Amino acid sequence: MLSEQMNEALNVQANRELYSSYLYLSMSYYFESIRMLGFASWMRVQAGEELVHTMKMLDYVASAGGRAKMLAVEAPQLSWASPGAAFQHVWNHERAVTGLIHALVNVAIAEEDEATKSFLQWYVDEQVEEEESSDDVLNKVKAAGNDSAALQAADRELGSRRFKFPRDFEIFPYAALQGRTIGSLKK
Ligand code: OFO
Repeated sequence: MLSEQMNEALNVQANRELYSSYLYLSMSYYFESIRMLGFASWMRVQAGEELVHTMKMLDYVASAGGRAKMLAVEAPQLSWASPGAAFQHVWNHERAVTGLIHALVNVAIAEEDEATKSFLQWYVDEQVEEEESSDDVLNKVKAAGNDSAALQAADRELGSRRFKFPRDFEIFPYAALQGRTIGSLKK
C-alpha cells in the first residue's frame, strides 16, 4: 500500500512524464513545420515512449492501492532557434528528468517502501538509456552544424527510429484491470 506522500510524488512524476510527451510532440510539429521529417518522426517516437512512461507509472499507483490523478499539464515551448537548439533542449530535459527520478527513489528509500523502490529501478535504467541516446543525437546534429547536406543526412538517419512497447507493458490491460482491488478503483 502506498503512503499518501508516495502516492502524491508518483502522480507528480507521472505528470512530468506526460509533460515530456507533450514537449516532444511540440518538437515533432516544430520539425514538421521546417520540413525536417526524420527529426519530426524521431520526436514522435520519443513522445510515444513518454506517454508509456506516464501510463506505466499511473498503472503502478493504481495497482499498489493508490489513486492515479491527472494533474494539469504545462504548455511546452512551441519553436526553437535551430535543430541543434531543440536537441540541446532534449538533452537538458532528460538530465533534469533523471534528477527527478532519483529524488523519487529517495522518497521510496526514506519511507522504506521496497516495492516502489524496485518499481522505480526501471525508470532509473531507462534514464541511463535516454541520456545516452539524447547525447548521441545531439552530437550528430551538432557535428552537422549549419551544413544542410549533413543535416539532411542526420534527418534521414533519425527517421529510421521505430517505437517499441516495453516488454512488461500493455496499453489495453483488461485482464490486469480485472485483477486490481475494487478499493483502488473506487477511491
Ligand atoms: Fe520518461 O524518460 Fe525521458 O523524460
